Amino acid sequence: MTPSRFTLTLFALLTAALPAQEDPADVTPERARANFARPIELAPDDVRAFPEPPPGYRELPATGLRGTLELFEYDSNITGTTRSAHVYLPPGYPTDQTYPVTYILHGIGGDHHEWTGYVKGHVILDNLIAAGDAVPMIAVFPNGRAMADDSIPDNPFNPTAAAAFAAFEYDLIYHLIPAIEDHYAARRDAPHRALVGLSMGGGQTLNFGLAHLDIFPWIGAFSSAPNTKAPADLVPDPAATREQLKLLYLSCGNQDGLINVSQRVHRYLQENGVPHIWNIDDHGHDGDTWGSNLYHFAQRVFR
Ligand code: FER
Repeated sequence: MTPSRFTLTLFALLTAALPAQEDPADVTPERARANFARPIELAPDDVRAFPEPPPGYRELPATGLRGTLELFEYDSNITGTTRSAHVYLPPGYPTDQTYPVTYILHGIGGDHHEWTGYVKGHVILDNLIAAGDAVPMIAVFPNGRAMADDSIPDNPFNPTAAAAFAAFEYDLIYHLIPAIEDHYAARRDAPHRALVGLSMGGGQTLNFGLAHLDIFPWIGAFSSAPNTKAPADLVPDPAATREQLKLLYLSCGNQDGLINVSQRVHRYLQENGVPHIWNIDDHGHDGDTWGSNLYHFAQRVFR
């Protein structure tokens, strides 16, 4: 039997609304443009969990950063190179204590400068920690494009670079984390590790974090991109996930054409009784939503 025109149309509509995980081999600027241009359909629960942060939340005080930001280098046999990450150390570091660590991942057009540049993630954390509103923590901002030349390509939407974002899972787990825990006064157990990311880094966070809740039980995925695995692959055993997870925080702007990626994960989690925070704000695919959601995530992690 050949499928009717109705069946084909229905199939086309469903697949338009619910794209599968983008295969890295298929990544092109044209497909990315089409993904950003998908119609935005908001459900009644696609609303804010939190208000916008107060004015100035990501501005440095006149006295400057109270913690420090430095460049850290580590060797990786995934890339065969020495790689760079930014590391934020909280005010008072080092003391005789050890600190929890949050790994914070960038988007497809960025590198280890994105969060510390226009998003100002380190300033957001510094202000919260100084005010006593976040647990003092180390934050690591890596380069999530795990390839020998990990500079930002002229066309970031290419299959080789997209595959390198998937390969970063091994670089992170086998090289970066051990190097950080050797070099810094870092807690070395799962309850003191968090993974957060924006867009391509949000997809990495869900793909790696939910597969390794024994390493990162605190997870924040902001404006996750189409590199995000299908929900049933992210969470094949909802009861096991529920048991191990400490926090799963999902957010997106309601002006972002990629919102269907996050909606699909949220709805699956809801249907399968996996508790999570769902914050849909009024931003697009931009630094305002990423800064705002780091502000809210950071106040809830390691508590
Ligand atoms: C895509 C659209 C956007 C895609 C990735 C992105 C893998 C990532 C955007 C970002 O990181 O800002 O189709 O495919």
